Amino acid sequence: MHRCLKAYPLFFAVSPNAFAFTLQPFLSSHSSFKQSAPVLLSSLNMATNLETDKKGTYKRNAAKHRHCIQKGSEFPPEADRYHIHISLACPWADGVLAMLYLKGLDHIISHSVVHPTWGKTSPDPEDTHFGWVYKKPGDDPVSNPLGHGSFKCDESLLPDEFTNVASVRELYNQCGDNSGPYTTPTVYDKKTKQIVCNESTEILKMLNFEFEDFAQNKINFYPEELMEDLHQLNDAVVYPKVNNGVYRCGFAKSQEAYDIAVEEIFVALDQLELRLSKQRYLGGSMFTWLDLRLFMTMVRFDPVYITYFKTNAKRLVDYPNLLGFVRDVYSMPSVKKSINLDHIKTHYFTSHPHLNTFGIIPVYDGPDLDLPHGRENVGTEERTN
Ligand SMILES: N[C@@H](CCC(=O)N[C@@H](CS)C(=O)NCC(=O)O)C(=O)O
Repeated sequence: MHRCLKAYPLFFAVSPNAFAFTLQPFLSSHSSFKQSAPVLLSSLNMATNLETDKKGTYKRNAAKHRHCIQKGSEFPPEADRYHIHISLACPWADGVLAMLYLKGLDHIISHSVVHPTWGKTSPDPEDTHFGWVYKKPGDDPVSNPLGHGSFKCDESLLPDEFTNVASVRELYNQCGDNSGPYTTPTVYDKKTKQIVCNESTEILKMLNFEFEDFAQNKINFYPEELMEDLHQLNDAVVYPKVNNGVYRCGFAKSQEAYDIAVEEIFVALDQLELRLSKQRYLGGSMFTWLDLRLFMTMVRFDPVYITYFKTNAKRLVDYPNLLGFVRDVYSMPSVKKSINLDHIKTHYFTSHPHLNTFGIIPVYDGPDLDLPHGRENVGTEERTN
């Protein structure tokens, strides 16, 4: 198996979503496309990653586009050939953007940034899909899918100047994928006009390993000696209980499904807190891809998840080591550059009207991440004493 491919837990949707209430007439003049008749909220989720099974348990769809960029393959590593579609709000896409900066690859791999609020992706009034849309800085503000609120088009929006698509869905449709989900991150090949990959775990590996001829920072975030341990920790704890665990809480549609997910998150966070009390990073003294994945969830935890996804048994600020860890990772310029708290809060609180009908964004921004992390010597004390 190529190293960009790795068996990791993938969840398939087993039943369609069943939201049973009707959207208010969708008439907002802020929206990209006007709609003249009420639309069913159920249809919002036809092609999204928000589906649950019969027990109300959230099931993430497996990513469908799984090609590898690799020397000698159909998709060789080349400068100015690949483009990545990014949402700064999405933890999976944001991790990929941070990796692009960490490796120093942003001069040869372009990227675009969608608006944080999901918008209507088709002019057809019958088609009620909402998803990632492109806007330009200074465009008219957009509303949530029900037409509530007014969410600005800020300076960090970056349209895709190669395809000029109006939405991520349009890109997928151009590439022959008409069923979605139309997710970020998505790596697109400008030469063959195909989607290469839309699975963040694999994109991270490609960026780490396959572009060494171009990388301005030749740091390996997948150290061989930690490979097995980190994958085990990811598969058992970080991905299912934390990264995806917050979504399993937030999108649960039964008390039982929520209760299981929320308990698992806090058992996992207790374990990670203990681990990080003894070592600076998850694998020891080296910062790796798994730290980036954990960071991307924890940086969203207090500003969003404790409220929006109801993961409120404890906050990040109640875990001194996890909090220090988040500040430590945030202090890396390449990581900090990838974080946009405004996009993070705006996306979650405005894109799923079944969770937050009026798109009100709460005030709390989480802890100050610019404070000193104080973790330089964690794990080294024994040796120095
Ligand atoms: N397997 C994907 C998951 C990506 C994913 O679910 N992205 C979300 C945003 S955080 C998305 O684009 N959702 C759009 C939708 O559900 O329509 C990965 O890790 O790359």
